[in-house]
Amino acid sequence: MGPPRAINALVFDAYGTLFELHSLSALCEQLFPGQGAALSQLWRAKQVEYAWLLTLTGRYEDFWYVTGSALDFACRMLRLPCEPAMRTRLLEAYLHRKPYPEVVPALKALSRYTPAILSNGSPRMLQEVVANAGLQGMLSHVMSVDEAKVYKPSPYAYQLAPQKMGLNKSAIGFVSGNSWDVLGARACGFWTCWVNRDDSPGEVLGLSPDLIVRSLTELADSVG
Ligand code: LAC
Repeated sequence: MGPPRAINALVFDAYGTLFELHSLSALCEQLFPGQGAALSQLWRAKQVEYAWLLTLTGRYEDFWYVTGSALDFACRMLRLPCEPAMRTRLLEAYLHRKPYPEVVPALKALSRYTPAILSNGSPRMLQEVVANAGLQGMLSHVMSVDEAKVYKPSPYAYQLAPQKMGLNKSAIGFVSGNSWDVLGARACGFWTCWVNRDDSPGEVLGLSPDLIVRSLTELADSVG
């Protein structure tokens, strides 16, 4: 099913949607042979959990801090000796996430929509990852939840998109590769598309994405 006709902007999540995270496991593996997959998975899970934990407890630290703290936890949990230079290298890798290969052609094919990012990433993280991927010219807004000092999936985080873009919520479609993020945007009242790259089961919590695709190419084919 295509999006409602009122939609003229698509707001994308960053990590796991436009920028891939899987190759972090290769760097983790290089630094900690045999533990790469475990470290990268635990690191990401804890990063997401810490963001939620901060918001639920009424606290805020930016996503760079959250990402570093999650890495520290994951290394302790797996008993990996993460030297300061290794920690820096792993964290800096976040600034150099590659876009998925279909991102540029899909954004071009979706040119009738105003494209933007709304991410839990800190402003600096987002600026750098977007610049390093050469995507600056392709996005009208790069929005960080840092302005709201709450993390997605809080509705106050998603509200930033209509506020900053000067659009009605009904004019915005929200696209994410993270099922929890899609659920959050849907609960907040946006039309949503889940990019289910790994053929994961959908969340079982009473709200379904409006559209499910396997890649951004498929999104462009459906609504471009
Ligand atoms: C983002 C992460 C959490 O908001 O996927 O970009």
